Amino acid sequence: MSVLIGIIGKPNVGKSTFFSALTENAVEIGDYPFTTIESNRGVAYVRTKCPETDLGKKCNPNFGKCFNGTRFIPVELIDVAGLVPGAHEGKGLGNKFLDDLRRADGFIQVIDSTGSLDQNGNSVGRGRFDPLEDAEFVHREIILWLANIISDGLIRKLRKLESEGGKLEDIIYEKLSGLGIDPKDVSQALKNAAVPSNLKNWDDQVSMRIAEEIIRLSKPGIIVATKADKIDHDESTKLKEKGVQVVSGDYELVLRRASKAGLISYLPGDVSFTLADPGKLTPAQLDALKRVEDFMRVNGGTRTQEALEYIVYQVLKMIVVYPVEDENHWTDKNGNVLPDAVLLKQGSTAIDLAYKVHSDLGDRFIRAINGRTKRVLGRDHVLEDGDVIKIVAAR
Ligand SMILES: Nc1nc2c(ncn2[C@@H]2O[C@H](COP(=O)(O)OP(=O)(O)O)[C@@H](O)[C@H]2O)c(=O)[nH]1
Ligand SMILES: [Mg+2]
Repeated sequence: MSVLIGIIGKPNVGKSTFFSALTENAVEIGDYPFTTIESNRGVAYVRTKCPETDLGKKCNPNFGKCFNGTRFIPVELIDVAGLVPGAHEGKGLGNKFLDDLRRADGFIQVIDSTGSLDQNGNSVGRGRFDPLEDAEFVHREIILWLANIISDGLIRKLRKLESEGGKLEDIIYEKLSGLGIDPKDVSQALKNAAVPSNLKNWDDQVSMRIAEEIIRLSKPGIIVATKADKIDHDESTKLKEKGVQVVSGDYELVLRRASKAGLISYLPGDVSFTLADPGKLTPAQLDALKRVEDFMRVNGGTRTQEALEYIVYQVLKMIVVYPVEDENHWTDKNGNVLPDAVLLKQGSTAIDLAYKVHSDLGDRFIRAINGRTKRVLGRDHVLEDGDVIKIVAAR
């Protein structure tokens, strides 16, 4: 299963545009709340330097693609329906969106950098709303949703625990099954949340604290302020100082479409583009591309691709590892060069990689071999970004 990232935020902030630019999927984009009723799923790509350059041979990716030594590795995105305050108790489209997010590894919360939308996504005029205020309520909705799941029927279970024994960790873990949460994170969250030892002192605040810790440990997120093509330098700086990724999803979308139509030459994340044939463009197209070009010069690109890579590499802390069957030629059994690129959490080991490739390969693991050094690696050997690894398994 690949990495899954949920795109969330109130209506109209630019989620679908951001999603569409990254996945090149055509989706509904609209200037009114709740354009997106159903969530959209799509595949986007994160860049990394492909080991093919060290090998001096072109790779043959099974998934994703590679251009001039830059490998594009698939990650899954889900663009969920607009989220408004009170969603956890059914307001707006209610809890549905939260259920879409059960399997997400992390969140990208999109906010409107222009501050033009109230909490329900209605236009209230430029700069009337502090974009950062959204960060608070969305975070809170997610925590409330999780706290509700934790609290549901909990007291009864805790009483049983007191009379019959057992572990609190197991109860909470069971409640969160299907959310893709690691048992280690549940244990840590319970420690951090200072859970009362006496049942009498347990209240909803305790569930809130546990939920908050679990989100922090297990489903981290970033904030992306889009529509940056409409704000000035000071507004942009202010957001960046708060750790917000400032992007123009719309300009990225323009570039992807123009590139697809053969009008420009542009790879996702490039800081500039070149016109294929200026004579082929209408004055309106030239004008639009000129505006995009100016924005890119000042900002170092549209920053859309970078925002995705920031959450994958810096926040979720993923590395890329290349499993191969032939450690000398870095191929699979059919001679395909570096066919697979796997995203793994930093700190993952040889056995983790084996299980990721195939559960059978994990079960029959004997040893691994580093394709660069040819050194033999044990199951607990910690892998590094860019490693090319052969797994040797029992027949
Ligand atoms: N100028 C500008 N407009 C944008 C950008 N992203 C989205 N929009 C516009 O904002 C409106 C809402 O966008 P949409 O992606 O449907 O928002 P969603 O409801 O959050 O999915 C549409 O009119 C978009 O064209 C952007 O980066 N720049
Ligand atoms: Mg939408």
